[in-house]
Amino acid sequence: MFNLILFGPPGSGKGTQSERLIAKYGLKHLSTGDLLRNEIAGQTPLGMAVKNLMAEGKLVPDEIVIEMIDAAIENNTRVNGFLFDGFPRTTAQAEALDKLLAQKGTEIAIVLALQVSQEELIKRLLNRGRTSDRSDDVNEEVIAARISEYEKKTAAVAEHYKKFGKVEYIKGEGNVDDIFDLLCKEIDEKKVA
Ligand code: B4P
Repeated sequence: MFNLILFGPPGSGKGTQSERLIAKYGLKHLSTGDLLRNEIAGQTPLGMAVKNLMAEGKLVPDEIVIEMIDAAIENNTRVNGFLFDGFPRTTAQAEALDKLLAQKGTEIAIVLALQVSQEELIKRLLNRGRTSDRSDDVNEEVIAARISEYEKKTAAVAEHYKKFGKVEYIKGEGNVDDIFDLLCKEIDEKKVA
């Protein structure tokens, strides 16, 4: 199995690049943001429990996300590998993921970290807010809260995987195709190694 984490702040292009990467490498896409939004759309108890937190730009509790990812991994036994998008977002989530994968006899091969300036992140998210139904993209205060959650809790995830030499930084600004090529180059180098 080849498992990768696409990492970066909100609006850095994780969702955008994930779509392309799963098509090229045949990986199973696991986006915790998408899974949570599906729960909200389905008005499930889990969805109702996280709705307000997400609307405020706060992270949802680790236990909820870890349980959701555990179930998703269990439900996808015959895959080439997973592309984790928006997960892990805390060190506790990273440690839980490492354990879950170890139980399956596999591990994270690479963490691709997209780097984008804060000014560009805000511009992109507000722009998406104008054209999508993502309520967390409409309000600049909520966007600032998401970026602050990233800095306080999520940036540490890169430090966790750096200890194992697994992090590669990619400039996430510019043309979407060019960024995709840079990501593929890192993956291909890792796959050959
Ligand atoms: P997510 O769904 O993960 O959303 P996101 O990080 O805010 O952004 P996304 O990755 O989708 O956007 P992208 O950069 O692709 O999280 C939403 C919320 O869910 C969180 O705030 C949290 O509450 C909760 N949550 C999710 N996972 C969690 C977890 N593990 N633990 C706790 N809580 C969790 O794209 C943004 C925009 O940029 C798009 O419009 C795109 O078109 C544009 N774009 C992309 N690349 C571009 C480029 N190169 N140039 C110009 N524009 C570009």
